[in-house]
Amino acid sequence: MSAPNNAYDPVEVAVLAPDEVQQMLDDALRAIAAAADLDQLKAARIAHAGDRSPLALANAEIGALPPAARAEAGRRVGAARAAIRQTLAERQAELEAERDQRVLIDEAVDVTLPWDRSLAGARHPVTTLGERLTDVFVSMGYEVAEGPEVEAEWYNFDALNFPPDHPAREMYDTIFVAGRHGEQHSGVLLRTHTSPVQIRALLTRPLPVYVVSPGKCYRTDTLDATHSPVFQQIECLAVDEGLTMADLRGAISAFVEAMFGPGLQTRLRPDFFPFTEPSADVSMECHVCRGASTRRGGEPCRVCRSQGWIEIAGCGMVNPRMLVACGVDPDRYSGFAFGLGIDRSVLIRNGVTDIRDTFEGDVRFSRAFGMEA
Ligand code: FA5
Repeated sequence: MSAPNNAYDPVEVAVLAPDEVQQMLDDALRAIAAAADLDQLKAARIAHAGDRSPLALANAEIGALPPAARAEAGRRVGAARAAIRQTLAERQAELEAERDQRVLIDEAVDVTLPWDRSLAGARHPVTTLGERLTDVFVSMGYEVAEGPEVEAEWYNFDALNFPPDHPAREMYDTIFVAGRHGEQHSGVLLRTHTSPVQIRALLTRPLPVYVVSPGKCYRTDTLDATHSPVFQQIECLAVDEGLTMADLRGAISAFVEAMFGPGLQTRLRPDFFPFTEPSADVSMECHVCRGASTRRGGEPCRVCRSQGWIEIAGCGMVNPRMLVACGVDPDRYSGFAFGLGIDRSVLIRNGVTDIRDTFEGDVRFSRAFGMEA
């Protein structure tokens, strides 16, 4: 605020003349009326009712008038300032009401708009089947055990009783990780199966051991309808006192029932894996034709190729040599293990004919499985 102008100054005091005050009032009222929103009104308030506004400055000049003229000039300026305050308050209320009305319209939620047009994500069928199978064993008391995908050759082969010249160790089956100096056989590879997790579990966990290990595996297999160089397996290992093949069969039946429903026969036929003895391949009765395609007059079955059985897993009793390699007394403990491909299981279970469909990322494939979250 300017200092009181006590010395009589006819030029400054001219701002207190009725016409001047009226002009200031008119300017203020025009600016207030022209303010289209609250920001513009704020600017008008500062310009016409603020400390440096013409009327505030004129008010400061009142003291410079002769005493007889001060009261009338004071009333004139005071009335003008009061009119401005009043008009500002009214315009403020109007503009706030307009703003509130606009917010109600702009921010209104149209509850009639469709909400389900954008696709929600869902987990992949290979993931969900892997988790479902894992859950079956977790519910029977097994623990989930994991191992690295980049694995030491010792865990993947040696400890599993693969002889040094076993063909699976060759470059055409196994993807080796090149050594720091480019050497091909660095002793490190991308695991070719989930079985090395058996070794890791036996070396680190107290007995008895009951573990289920799902995970990715890698082989140099050429991509075709049933092979992929990257695929997923799930593996079960149980090592305890007194386990027999009857326990293995029981675990396999529980798994088949969880995957395909009750009442399907399973069959074990001799096979060979270096880390199980005896070893077997597991087949189950075809869940689609239930053997009808093999009987006279039966319709041919695409899923089992009219064999009546579908091969699903490899299994066996843990080789005592492997137990010894892990420091487990084979005279006291025995065990069983089995492993299978999760991607392949999706093919079998859901009638998918090409494994490539499971990883090409086309949502039309995944959507057919429903949106299991
Ligand atoms: C093994 O890998 C053994 N480790 C399984 C095992 C575990 C036996 C425990 C005994 C005890 P095999 O090489 O057969 O076995 O592979 C097991 C499953 O992995 C196959 O049945 C198949 O379902 C899946 N599989 C193997 N190679 C591929 C591939 N290239 N693409 C997709 N799935 C594959």
